Amino acid sequence: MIIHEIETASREEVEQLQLMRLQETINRVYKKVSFYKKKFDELGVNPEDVSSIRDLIKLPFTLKKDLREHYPFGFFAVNQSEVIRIHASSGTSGKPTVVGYTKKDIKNWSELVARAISIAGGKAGEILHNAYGYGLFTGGLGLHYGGEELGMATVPVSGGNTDRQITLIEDFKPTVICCTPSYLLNIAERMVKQGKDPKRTSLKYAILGAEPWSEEMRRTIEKIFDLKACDIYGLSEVMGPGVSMECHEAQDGLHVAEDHFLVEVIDPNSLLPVPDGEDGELVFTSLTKEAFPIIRYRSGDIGSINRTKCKCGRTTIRMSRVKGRIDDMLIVRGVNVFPSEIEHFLLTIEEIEPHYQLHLFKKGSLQQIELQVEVTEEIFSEIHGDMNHGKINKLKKEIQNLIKNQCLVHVDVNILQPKSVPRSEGKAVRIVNHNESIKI
Ligand code: DLL
Repeated sequence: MIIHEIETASREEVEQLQLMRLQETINRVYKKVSFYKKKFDELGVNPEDVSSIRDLIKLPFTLKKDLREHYPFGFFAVNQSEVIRIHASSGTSGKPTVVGYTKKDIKNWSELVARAISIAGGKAGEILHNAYGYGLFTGGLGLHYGGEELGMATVPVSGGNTDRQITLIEDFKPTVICCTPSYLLNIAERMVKQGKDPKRTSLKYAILGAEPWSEEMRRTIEKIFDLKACDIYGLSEVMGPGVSMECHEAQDGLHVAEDHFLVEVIDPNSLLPVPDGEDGELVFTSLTKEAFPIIRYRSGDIGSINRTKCKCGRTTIRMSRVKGRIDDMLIVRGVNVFPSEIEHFLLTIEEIEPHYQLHLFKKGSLQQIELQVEVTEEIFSEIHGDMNHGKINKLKKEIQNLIKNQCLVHVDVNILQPKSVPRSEGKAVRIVNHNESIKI
């Protein structure tokens, strides 16, 4: 196991490095990005006022809205001629957020992702099957450069064309696969349809992220493929994949690349820090980025942090799994729940497939959630395709009670025949909102 020095450094060493880099970053943004100059001046903060990383809280937040308002290049802190790569986040509404990288940024990012792949079990000399989408999305190229930097033969297959994915996995014999968890399930399903056993592939590790997924989903995937699946987190505004990565040894939280990013957890209402271990909104500050440095970016993602030493020996701060985005939190009669929490319990039920969607409706003034999930082929043939069968009604009740007891929300359960829920090739659509006013 190769552990990068910084991952086992003492808190003092880490913070010393972070402070030096934070000071450089804020000096640069103050001079080069008019948004930050204005914000710092409004708050009466000078770059010299930051003499400890605890002074971070004096600095302004950055919101997605701020990035949109400065579309496309208003946040760039270098001359256009120094930018060698541009990515953009797939905004569902309006303009995307655009991010840029200098040559040095790409080098840092590649090293960071190389570290992430190695934390997840990848090794130089082996083959990496990269099924994250290539393009403006940071997943494909991010993992690609990281794989090459680590010395892995990186297969740039991108997302989609699932039959070809299976052929390449069989022929090239990769040890590591990267894609979204929902797409890996899709690949497994296609393999089974082709009469192949996913357990028999050469894959030993999966690097899965870019969307929320639950612990039970991990168990399901690990069982189907007989491999170890680790969570990778990142966001284009902060860098892309590799901001944090779960280790294959402990699989117990994601190690934050603290030499490149500062992480905070805040209460999204009061904007004050929340204690370690408590859920809140994750906020990131970049420490080394040249083209697109970012200060206290409110990610909208909900999670917590933990400062204890990991079993793997690393001393970095660890993030919990991200439960979901604040925007995707369902609020039903005063109870808050994320789709990933529902997923966690749903997947403990054997008779269903791990493919589901939550449909939101409003009946009168009441918010209603309909959980659509598929029954397995086995059950479907047992009931001879009769979706009104007593067994289906019993299953509906069982799911409804489980979700009620564990997540404290009432969901209407709609059990569908196999292959009814749309399959994902990238980020899965878990929520379908039939009434915008329900969405928070
Ligand atoms: O999804 C970067 C990425 C690529 C991460 C490949 C991991 C692997 P964006 O498209 O900008 O970037 O979307 C970022 O996706 O704010 C989270 O809401 C969500 N997300 C990313 N990773 C995870 C994860 C990439 N491991 C947004 N768990 C983030 C839960 C995740 N959500």
